[in-house]
Amino acid sequence: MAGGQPPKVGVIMGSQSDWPILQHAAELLEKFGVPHERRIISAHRTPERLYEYARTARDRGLAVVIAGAGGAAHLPGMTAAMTTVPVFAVPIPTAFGDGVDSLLSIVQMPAGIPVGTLAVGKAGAINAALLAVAVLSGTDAELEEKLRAWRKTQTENVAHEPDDGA
Ligand code: RP5
Repeated sequence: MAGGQPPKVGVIMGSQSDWPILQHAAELLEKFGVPHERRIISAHRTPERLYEYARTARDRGLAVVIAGAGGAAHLPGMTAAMTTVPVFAVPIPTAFGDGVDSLLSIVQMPAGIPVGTLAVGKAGAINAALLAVAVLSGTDAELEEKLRAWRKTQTENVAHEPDDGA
């Protein structure tokens, strides 16, 4: 939670082992001052926790859920199946196939239950948070201004020439 406000974004992950990736999403939300919560919810090991979380998400005021999972990676899809809150998924890198297994498991949703699937790993976590900010900025002009400023800074920070370390 940021500033004691109720969370607008839920950052959920299948395991503690996913946190090194999902923390990039949480850090970005913090930077933008977006109130959020972080939860470990395993589709397989804690199914009741998942049901409870997904079914109450909208009534608790969540506008976006960011869900990270690896391997069999059912968390994002199952969450999306039980709430109309948009779910953005972050496939977690794995020892098997560098996370391509996670990506394919998450991305191939049947028509009717969408999950917005991002890139595998850190880039996906950052972009999931940026998408959450973009969604929220639709009704929050101040946040939209912050997003514009963030992008402007990003652009300004791209060098014209590579640094060869000399
Ligand atoms: C998935 O299994 C989690 O999302 C995690 O990426 C993967 C491995 O979990 P641990 O065995 O490290 O807890 O459910």
